[in-house]
Amino acid sequence: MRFQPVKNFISGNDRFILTSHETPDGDAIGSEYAMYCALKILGKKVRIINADTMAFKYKFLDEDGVIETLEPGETPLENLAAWSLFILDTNDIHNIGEVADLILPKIREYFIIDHHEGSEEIVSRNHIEEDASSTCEVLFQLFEEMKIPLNFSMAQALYVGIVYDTGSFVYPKTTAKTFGIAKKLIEMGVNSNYIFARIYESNSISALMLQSKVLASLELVVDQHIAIQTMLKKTIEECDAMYEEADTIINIPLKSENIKVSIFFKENHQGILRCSMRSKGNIDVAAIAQSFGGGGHKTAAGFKSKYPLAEIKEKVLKKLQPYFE
Ligand SMILES: [Mn+2]
Repeated sequence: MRFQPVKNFISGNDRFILTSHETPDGDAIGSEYAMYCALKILGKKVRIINADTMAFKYKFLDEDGVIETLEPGETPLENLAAWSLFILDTNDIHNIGEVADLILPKIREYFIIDHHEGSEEIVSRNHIEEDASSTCEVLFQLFEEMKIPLNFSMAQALYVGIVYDTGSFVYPKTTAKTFGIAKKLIEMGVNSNYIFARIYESNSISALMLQSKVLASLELVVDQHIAIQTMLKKTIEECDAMYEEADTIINIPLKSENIKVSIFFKENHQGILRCSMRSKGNIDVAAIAQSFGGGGHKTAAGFKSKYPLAEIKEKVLKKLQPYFE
């Protein structure tokens, strides 16, 4: 009974808040929206509340505007003790922003559905499939097992999560099962070309300017095997862009064969410094992220830095050094 704990959590509660990680991506938004619809079909009361606003490109998924953003310092609901929390697409409760302080301590219980590497304790108490391409892939199978019929908007949301998290069906966790699910979603009427245009051809001009500035910050180190890009708060402001608009810039250096690791240091509007890492081959960036209190997958991970830029850069490079000796 693969999904039994999730099913128990759903049947044992009737009010759900859904949330996901900071700077929610396609898989976070897709899984929240699909889960929202599924729980509604089951007659539950549901709210989606994220710490950060979603990027504009995902708004087409949420036609009715049900995805809410937490107001800083404000408790969104009176009687939180009557609600339970689903955390989707992250198993790190420090990665859900202010939801961790304002909602999590007051709710009845919480449950995580995710596909990132997690500690044994977290994996045993929640539903985490480390081999799944995306949280949306996991949810598709959950809905199938629970015999929850998918409507078109749910199919589209799940497809977006899968496309986003597989880099359009090419990242390592893309399997025959992933394609099988995508096939079923396409058969339900999802238009892959339309989704491509929404996700990859709908950026703003400020996002383009931001990309050009960030790319100009490129440094190549360790025999040009490691690429480092930096985005400061002032870079975002100069371009009149949004932090979320930088989400795919990290992938650009990996297009060069010689680049084995791409590191992106980015500062948000509050000046919080985050380090994202992508790698090729056998380089485990999740382990490095974990050593700094973050997490992720072997080839895609990140963490929030407690150190200033110059210091954390040196520390991260030191951890990568053994792979290049
Ligand atoms: Mn994901």
